[in-house]
Amino acid sequence: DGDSPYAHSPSVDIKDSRGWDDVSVYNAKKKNYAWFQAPDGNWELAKILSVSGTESLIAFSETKVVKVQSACLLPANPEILDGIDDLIQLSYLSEPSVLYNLQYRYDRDMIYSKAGPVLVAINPFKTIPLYGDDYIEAYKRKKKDSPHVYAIADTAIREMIRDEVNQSIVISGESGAGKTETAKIAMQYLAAVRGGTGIEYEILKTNPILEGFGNAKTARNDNSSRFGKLIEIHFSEIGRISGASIQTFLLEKSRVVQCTEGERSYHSFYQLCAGAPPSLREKLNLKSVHEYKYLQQSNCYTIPGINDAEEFGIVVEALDIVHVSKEDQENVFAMIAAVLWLGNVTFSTVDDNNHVEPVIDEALQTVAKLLGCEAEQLQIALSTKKMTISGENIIQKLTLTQASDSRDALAKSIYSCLFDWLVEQINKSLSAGKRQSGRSISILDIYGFESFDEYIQDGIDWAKVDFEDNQACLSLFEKLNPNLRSSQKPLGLLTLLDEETTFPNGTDMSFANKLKQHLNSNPCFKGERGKAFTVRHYAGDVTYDTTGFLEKNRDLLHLVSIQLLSSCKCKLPRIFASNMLSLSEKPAVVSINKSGGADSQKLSVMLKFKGQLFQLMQRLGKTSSHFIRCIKPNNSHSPGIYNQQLVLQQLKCCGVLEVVRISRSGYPTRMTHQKFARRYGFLLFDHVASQDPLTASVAILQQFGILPEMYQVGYTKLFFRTGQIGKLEDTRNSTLNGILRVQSCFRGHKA
Ligand code: AOV
Ligand code: MG
Repeated sequence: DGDSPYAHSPSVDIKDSRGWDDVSVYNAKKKNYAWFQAPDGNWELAKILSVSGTESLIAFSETKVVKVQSACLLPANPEILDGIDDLIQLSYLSEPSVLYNLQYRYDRDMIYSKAGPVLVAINPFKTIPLYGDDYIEAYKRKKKDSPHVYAIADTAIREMIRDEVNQSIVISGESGAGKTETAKIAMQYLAAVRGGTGIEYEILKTNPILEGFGNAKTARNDNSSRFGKLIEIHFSEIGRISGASIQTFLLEKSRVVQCTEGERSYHSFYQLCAGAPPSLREKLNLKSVHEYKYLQQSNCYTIPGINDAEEFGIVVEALDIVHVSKEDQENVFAMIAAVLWLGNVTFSTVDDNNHVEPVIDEALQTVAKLLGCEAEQLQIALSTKKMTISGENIIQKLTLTQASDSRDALAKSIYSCLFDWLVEQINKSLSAGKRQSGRSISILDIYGFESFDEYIQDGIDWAKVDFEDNQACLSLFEKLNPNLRSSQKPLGLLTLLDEETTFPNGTDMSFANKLKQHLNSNPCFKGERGKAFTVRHYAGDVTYDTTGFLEKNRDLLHLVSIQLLSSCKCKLPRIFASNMLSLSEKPAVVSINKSGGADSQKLSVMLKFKGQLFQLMQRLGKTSSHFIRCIKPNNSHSPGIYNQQLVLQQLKCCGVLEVVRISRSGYPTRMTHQKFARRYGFLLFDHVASQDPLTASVAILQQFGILPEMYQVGYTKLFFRTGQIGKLEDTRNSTLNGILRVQSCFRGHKA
């Protein structure tokens, strides 16, 4: 039907499928199966009914028959390859064949596949029976070799011991793809097969603590990590786990004071309010979550299927196990309560210049009590700032906006210092008096943050993926190259953000304008109307709205507040203050407010981030890395739903497709002698039943004229170059068809 929309819709541009098999040699044949891209963008497996000239008549989705240009069809793999372990074994490599193979496995709860050296993990969004002692034992004893996180962890252990080189497992993927769960699964394996001293139990218990204080419900993930984490597991001379250390990156502080509709702040707030025993409630003057302004903003207090009170119990138990004393635990909870009450502090105008002061009420008094200071001291800290002008100290009152900002800055600082302090305690506990051999396996669980991901890929040059055409994009963000002298450094997005953050009059709008002014020549950048801009990422164009960028990058804490904390009677505020001051002594992380002198410490998030990133790269650079790419198959967090477009986008984004392509050159298809002989043996002209599988296999190869450079014979397996098995399958199928026809002929004759 020439009028059918399908006939004109060849939306596949063959040249576009970068680096795929050269399909121009593929001739569509009657009876063959091929991939056809339907107008909705999804790939359909189609049967070719007839071919005439450059057109093919195809049938797909059981009932649909359309005529298409043969050039739009991509060859489908023989059925025998359905659901193979490693994508590099596909005879015909194309987007649809990769997508189909992953889906085939996913539908059967085989969520793990290999893409050459990379493990691909597709989030099942349900409990699947692939874990636990039996599985761990099977992977340990090498009784199983199907792709799994356990297999990756096992390889890391073996290589660490065999090569005496430190290992790392780098887990990436977008938000909600399963990175944190995967990291835990890897830790469980290491603990189970290399534990023994009991320290492994402590290591596993760091998870509920870090998640309680650093995870939150977001639109994309009910348990989203709002920080990056590198856990380095140490081993003794005899290869047993002897300790660990954890490094965290850039906790999202803004969430403490500001949170969008439907999301939550950190779990710890809800856990404390729901789970604190009566005596603690009374001591901290705890109310229900609904009464705290910081938590009210998002209008979301619970997570389906999660009991915050129970989680509180789990966190307390974990704190016990990592040796945080009961007294310190109470100090920790007091800080959480102080943050909640800070959010309820209100201000009233005190003069004609719009200056304000906090109202002395329950909120202010509770905060003062929890921090261990006088309400009046707190009042001053929240409503004034100190400035040094020509050597003279001047105290200035604040307006409502300024005072609210200083209150929020204090809340954010207390919370992030608390988080850092907890990590420090955990590290003390995990390293205390342990003998170490210097050998380690690091597990990196980074959060879904695009530019970070790009840096990682660039920095460690994994699996020799060619990122050449990503360079322009990276330089847009500003390439992290310590060898570049500062005069050579182009002004990148991150530098401009830092700069604008330190300008007293900087706004999201002025930042957006700066970007347009400086970056318009970069082919990956496009200025948009108003506060928006577009970045041409590797995977596609993404438009960003700069609203809130400056606020997120700005960590404004007045010196008065730091001084207040340092004079508090309680232990933690004093520790926090001294940590903040020691941090701000390092010139690299401080930029002094240009107009107001040294009145406030503006620790730029980006500067801190870049420093941490650099350290991270250096550390990982010295290890031998294993990669796990987590894929989110749908946006509704539902089991069983596999959204082709979404998966494809992620595979493209993290370079999985390229890795497959590159790794495949070589001998990607493997088959045991037995299987090969069984499958193709009947095709032999001189069929001898007693032949051993290897002899039969070699005879088959010779009979079919498979050139010696196209295969390798191993001890148990045969290895083939791309496409060879496809050829054999074609012959096998046509022979089988012939046999079937002859058989039916005979039956017909007899009848
Ligand atoms: P993320 O770490 O990649 O997101 P998570 O590891 O938190 O994602 O996974 C999100 C959710 O997916 C989990 O809470 C589980 O419900 C489910 N899930 C993931 N992996 C598995 C698995 N192997 N088996 C069963 N369920 C799983 V973020 O931290 O948002 O970037 O910042
Ligand atoms: Mg996570």
